[in-house]
Amino acid sequence: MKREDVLRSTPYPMLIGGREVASVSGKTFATYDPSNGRKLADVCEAGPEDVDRAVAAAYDAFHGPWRDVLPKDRSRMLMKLARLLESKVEAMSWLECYDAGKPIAASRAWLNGAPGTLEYYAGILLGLAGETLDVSDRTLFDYTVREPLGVCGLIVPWNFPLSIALLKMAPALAAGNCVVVKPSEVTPLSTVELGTLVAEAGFPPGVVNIVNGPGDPVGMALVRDPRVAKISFTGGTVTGKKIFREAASTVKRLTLELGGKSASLVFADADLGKAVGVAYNDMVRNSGQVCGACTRLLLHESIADAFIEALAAKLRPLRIGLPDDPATEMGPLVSPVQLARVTDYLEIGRNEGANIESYSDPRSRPELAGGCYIAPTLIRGATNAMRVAREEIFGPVLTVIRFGSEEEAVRIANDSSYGLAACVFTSDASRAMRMTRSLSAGTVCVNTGVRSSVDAPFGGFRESGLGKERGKEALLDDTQIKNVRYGLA
Ligand code: TXE
Repeated sequence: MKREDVLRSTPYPMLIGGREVASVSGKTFATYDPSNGRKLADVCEAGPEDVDRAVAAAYDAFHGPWRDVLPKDRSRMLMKLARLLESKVEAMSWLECYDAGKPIAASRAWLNGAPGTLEYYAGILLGLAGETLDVSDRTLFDYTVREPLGVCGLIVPWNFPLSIALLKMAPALAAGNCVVVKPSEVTPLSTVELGTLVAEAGFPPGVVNIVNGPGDPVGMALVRDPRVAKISFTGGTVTGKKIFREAASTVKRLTLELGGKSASLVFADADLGKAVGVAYNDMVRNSGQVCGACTRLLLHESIADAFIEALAAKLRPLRIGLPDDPATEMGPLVSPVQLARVTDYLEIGRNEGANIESYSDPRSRPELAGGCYIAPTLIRGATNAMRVAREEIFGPVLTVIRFGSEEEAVRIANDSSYGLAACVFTSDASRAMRMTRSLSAGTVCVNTGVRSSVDAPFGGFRESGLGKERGKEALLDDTQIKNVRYGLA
């Protein structure tokens, strides 16, 4: 689909109290196409009074009609929203192709799975229940109830805009909460379009609200608002820590899905073809802008050279191109800011003494001029002490570190402030089991890449975050337990 077929010519509105509205101030901001730097659309920018209205609408809906909606009816609404979204997947895929620079084939593949997020939570919410407790006092009948939290503020990043918005909205709504969603200011368009479907799906006004604008002040206003019971945030660790600090003043519930520097451990007895394929994917998928990607490639010294040769051979013919070309395998980074960040890290690695090896030269191609393109790059000869091995780069870049023994590999993998995921490649089942116990990360994968799915919990250890997204854990994290003690005598 062409740009003009999927883009609005008027400013993208906000959704407050069931109505598409402009901001009180009339202010707007622009979003840009990262493949050429041209302006795509204007978006209404929330001021404090708009955030206040959105939170008030959510608060009133929660304490009004939404509270008494039966679980089966919430489930029906989520299913209806899934069906409505399904009919829009093609248009949404093109929107994210332009707004986030995603190659259209990949964008479509990701968003084809998006209705499934709503369906999953529509299903499992029906099993939400408390329990009866056999307490030691026979004059009491004691039971627990799982209740919703109230208003949830959902702060979404730009790497998978609609998918992550849904991963936050679906469990929050399934649990009976009302939500105020703040999409990334870099990629808000698909989430605004999702907002046009919620009324038709049957959600009462105010249950879903969407406000646009920069993290500070718009996201921060949600974090500070005492009427907001929970913040679910996906983004960088630096921002996550700010939110953690600020949320303390109102003791908010938090789910924080932050950065990673996950390790992939490849042993000499591994299926190298498979391990190379996973490393390739970790670089190329979404131009490496994936928090769960294993960006530290730990290679046993006996296979390291052969591994890198095989990976380089796969990377050289990689089709880097315009996102709207169906043949494109890797598009640009999301923004000039992200391009500068990744480029800076390559310079940092060079200054730290590592070898920087890039496998193509997209900047020499005139048709890509003005876009946020960068070549897939390996940082070789690195040690785990270097910044390029310790900090998240978030581009098509892997840092390669060699190891000699299993113990050394585990020590390097766990020596990180992050703990999002880890991968092990080995044909030795006993070693694989030892690794799953020793690796300190929220997801450990054996002989496969980190591919999260809606039905399995995902969330990191240490500075990679708090709580879980996906799985039944996300639903439970969006509830609170009330204990009822009923005196019988
Ligand atoms: O993210 P931010 P940025 C990592 C990645 C990237 C780095 C910075 O390493 O290079 O973060 O990216 C909102 N109060 N990830 O700066 O700032 C913001 O508007 C409340 C990992 O783009 O974390 C957006 O909606 N909200 C990651 C969202 O937070 C604030 C995905 C993410 O922005 C805020 C993206 C504030 N003070 C980046 N400041 C992952 N875990 O997948 C910003 N925001």
